[in-house]
Amino acid sequence: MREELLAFVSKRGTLLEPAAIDYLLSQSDPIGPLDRFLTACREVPFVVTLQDVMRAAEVGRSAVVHAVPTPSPVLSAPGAALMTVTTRPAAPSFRREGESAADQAPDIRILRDITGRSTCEGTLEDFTRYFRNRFETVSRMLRARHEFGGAQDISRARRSTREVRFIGMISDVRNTKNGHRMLELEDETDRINVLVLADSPAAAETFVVDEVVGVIGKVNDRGLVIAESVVRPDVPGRKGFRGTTEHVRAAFLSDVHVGSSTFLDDKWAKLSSWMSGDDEVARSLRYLVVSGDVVDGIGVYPRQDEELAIDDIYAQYEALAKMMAALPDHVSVVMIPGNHDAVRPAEPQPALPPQIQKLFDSNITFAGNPSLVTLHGVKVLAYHGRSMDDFVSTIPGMNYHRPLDAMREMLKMRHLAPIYGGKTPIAPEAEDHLIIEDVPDIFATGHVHSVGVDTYRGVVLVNSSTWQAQTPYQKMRNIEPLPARLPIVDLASGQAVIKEF
Ligand code: D5M
Ligand code: FE
Ligand code: ZN
Repeated sequence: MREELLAFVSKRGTLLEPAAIDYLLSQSDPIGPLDRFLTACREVPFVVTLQDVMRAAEVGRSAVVHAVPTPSPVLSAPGAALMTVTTRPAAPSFRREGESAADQAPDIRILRDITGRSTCEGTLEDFTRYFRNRFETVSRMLRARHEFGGAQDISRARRSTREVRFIGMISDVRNTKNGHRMLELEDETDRINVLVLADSPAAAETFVVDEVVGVIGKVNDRGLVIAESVVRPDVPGRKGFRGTTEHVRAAFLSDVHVGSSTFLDDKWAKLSSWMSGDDEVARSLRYLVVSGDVVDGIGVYPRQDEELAIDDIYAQYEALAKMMAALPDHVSVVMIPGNHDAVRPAEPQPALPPQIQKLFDSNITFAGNPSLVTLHGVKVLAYHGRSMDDFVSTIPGMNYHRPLDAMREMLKMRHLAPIYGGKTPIAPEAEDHLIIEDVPDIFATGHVHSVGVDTYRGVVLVNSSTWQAQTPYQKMRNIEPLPARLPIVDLASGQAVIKEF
């Protein structure tokens, strides 16, 4: 759709502000409102802004997340890399509505988390069991959809001469020399090749290995399925946000990287004093979700010691514990680890160990990566986001500045880290904890050192920023971080803002 939108804009001889592109792509009909706006203009503007398109469509007021144009828009030529909105200042109503967090008792429950329940040893049997569990759990979700209630086994589908419907795990994806795509799918009974023709609607999607999908198609005389559609489990579309009655707020941060010589202590000092101050939004913060990479760690990458200001892992957590202790009492913290933290790197990662937890005060709840928790009854899925490295390197068009695109794909696939054998190490637990079984109200990630908020089918998406400046490694890889931005979500309405420090 993005290509269509950019082609349309280019044909009409104008440019679109990145925030306007993001906004239009989140609409069911991205081109309609733009077409109406341009038709109504006496002269085609040089750049169409977010405000233009929102005014034209008379929308935005009912959206769960209010989009606010960036103060100094970065222009992007059609086809250029796009940037997400990086700041959404709180509107006066958001300020006014906030409850005083100090008057609300915290209510945090951990619904799902690997901590203390890991059983795997990494044997071959463990892997077989892990992938069987993944296949069965996701295929159950697909079978709940009316199209796949009566899905066949692949071995039966192979022998059919009629329309077939089956579910399989993708074991191979390749492009054919004629520009079509060939998928190989397997279930417990057999494997089958599925051809997705370049001009079919399914060709717009990019499929990845190890995801579980449903196929509707016809088998040709050579035993090849010509796909009519390839269906993902996805999340059911929801209207509105099932929130709390009081306007309590949760803030999201990650990638603090305490101990790194590029940790931004001045920005953190600003955040900390704002949180403890009189600002209405600050006083409405009841929860703080910290999504991993809380310290920089030791030996995470070659020659990391040259970039450390604190070279002892305990001293790093002690410094963080002091920073957390300085936050006001009315903010209760949930903390999960990331790939820089002192737990096993394979996901799902357990919570930080007791000898580290004891450095912190009682205001912190430690949980694994990922974890499903409720805050005041609102379901929050927190995941550090390492698998985004695999999304970026596998799916054309994905990039580190658009983490929300990868998060949408995860929800469509109902899996946080579908690609096995890439950069994300996965532990073969008896149950696949990386499946998104319960649909959350809020889905939070970090890791890419960018920032963004949006909604997808009623789920509020939050990617939290970092408190670390660009590292030499990121500079080498052309990764421009967007540090010191704090997404804040109202747990009553799902409305999200991003405060910059
Ligand atoms: O990751 C910080 C940023 O660097 C994030 O955008 C991912 C990127 N990164 C980190 N490690 C890798 C590898 N191995 N390949 C590609 N990109 C990577 P952090 O987890 O804070 O180090
Ligand atoms: Fe990080
Ligand atoms: Zn990370």
